[in-house]
Amino acid sequence: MDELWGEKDVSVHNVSPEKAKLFDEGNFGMFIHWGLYSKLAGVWNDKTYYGIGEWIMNPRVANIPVSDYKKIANDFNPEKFDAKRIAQLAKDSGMKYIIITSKHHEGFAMFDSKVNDFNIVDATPFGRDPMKELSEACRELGLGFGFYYSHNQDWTALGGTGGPTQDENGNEVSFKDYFYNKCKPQVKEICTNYGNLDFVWFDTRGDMKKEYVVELAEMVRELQPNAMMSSRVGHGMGDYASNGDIELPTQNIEGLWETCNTNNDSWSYAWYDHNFKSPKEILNRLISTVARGGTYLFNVGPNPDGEIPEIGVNFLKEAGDWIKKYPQVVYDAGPSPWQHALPWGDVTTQENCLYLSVFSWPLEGKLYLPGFNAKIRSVTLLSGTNSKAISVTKKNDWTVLNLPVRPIESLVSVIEVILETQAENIKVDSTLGIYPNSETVLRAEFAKVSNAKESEIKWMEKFGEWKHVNQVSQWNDKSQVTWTVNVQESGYYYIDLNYKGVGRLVWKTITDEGVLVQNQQAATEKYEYYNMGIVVECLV
Ligand code: H79
Repeated sequence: MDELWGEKDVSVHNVSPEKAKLFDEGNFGMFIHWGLYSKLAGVWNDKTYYGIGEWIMNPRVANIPVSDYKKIANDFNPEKFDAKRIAQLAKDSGMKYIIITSKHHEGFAMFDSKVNDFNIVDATPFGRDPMKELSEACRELGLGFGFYYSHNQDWTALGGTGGPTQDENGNEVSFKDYFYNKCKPQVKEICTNYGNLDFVWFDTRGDMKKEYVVELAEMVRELQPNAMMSSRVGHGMGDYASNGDIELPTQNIEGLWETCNTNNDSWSYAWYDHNFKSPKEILNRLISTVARGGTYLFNVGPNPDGEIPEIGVNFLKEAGDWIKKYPQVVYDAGPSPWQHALPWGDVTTQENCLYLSVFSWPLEGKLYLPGFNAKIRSVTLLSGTNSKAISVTKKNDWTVLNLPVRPIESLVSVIEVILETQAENIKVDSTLGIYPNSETVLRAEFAKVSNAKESEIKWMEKFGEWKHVNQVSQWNDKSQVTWTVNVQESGYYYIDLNYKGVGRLVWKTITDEGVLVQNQQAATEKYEYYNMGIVVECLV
């Protein structure tokens, strides 16, 4: 799977700040997955295939023969597609650019291609070039624009990865045939016929050879010198790193990088997929991505008529209204000096300001900042003309903001902390804090692990929803996992262990006095929390 996403292949070129500007400062873009699969909406021959909709043709999903698949174009007529409306939605949602599938793994060109007839202008009753319409609509509204192009996988093209390996006469075809007869000429078309592109987003490099990737990427650089290429092009030819699909890192990452995500579960439209992220969830993920130092690419999937599902539209607009109120939290914002999310929310920065975005209001309005000693000029809970000055106290070397008991903003409240110095110069002790009024999650990647294996695992929870966590496995008698924590207040603290395994989970607790308590519990195949006991923490 890493190979597929090119996820581990995140080495990138150095790009000039000028070329990176839209990406680096914009921090929020719209991704659109749209193709013949959008018409199927997850259904083939009256059967629903749950999963990511754009994969429906694949042998591992509905296994649709090439000739049958090509016929879908005959009645592909998304008449309600309205480029201006979609561009306006991106703008209203606070997004700075749009990247759309010009050709996904299915091999159907959603643009006017002269390379062959399997394209939206020649093969469908729709007959328009929606990519032209969208690129123009974006430019009119001052939005950036770019294309997704599946450069390796092409399930309907002769020689494409996953595609037919013999032509009509039974002659063998190779990837080289696909590369020179389809891939390269079509990439040339998208890089020539749609004005200046801001992005060219290749995907799933797989085992595509370096010579092809280099040839393709060099052509893109020549034709579109300002277009940013994601690392998924492969072989270190990208301009910025692309994380795995739907992966939000838990610790800050340096350099230019992006994480892409869907507004529901499937990238392309699927009739059953109503798991739309709420406005709050959209903001939470966007802000946390920016706080880790990244850029958020958020996907929508037009339905068979070419329209973006209404719930998704409404939620996006609501998130956009919030961003309009607090643009400084997102655009051109720097990462959190804490390097990781805090239990109540996350932090982004601008010059001498910290912006604290509060996702869950702290109990009794006490917002704790561990390991933070920078000189503060003022603290304000922002809310237009109702903004409130906030008092600051110190408690055992933690900074405490004394907020109202209830939030004044229903989605995400923002607190502006103005410092005496530039935010990027302050020193924060990023040790995980143990708070008196909230839980702290001690993740595996924050621990020192010895005599056990720490690894990243991912799985698809349902439909297209990927989960990523780090785990510690292969335990033996010598295994140790140690977290260093910063405890705010003396007290009793429960410890829960998130565990899965086979058989019985047996653990023992040894107190400082040497008293041993042993316990056991049936383990499950899925991760579950088990209470391990209570620790007593005394500060001296
Ligand atoms: O365009 C979106 C995805 O279609 C594409 N990347 C994002 C941006 C992507 N290509 N490959 N993958 C994601 C990995 C997908 C693997 C799976 Fe499957 C497809 C898991 C379920 C469907 C293959 C078929 C493995 C199981 C069934």
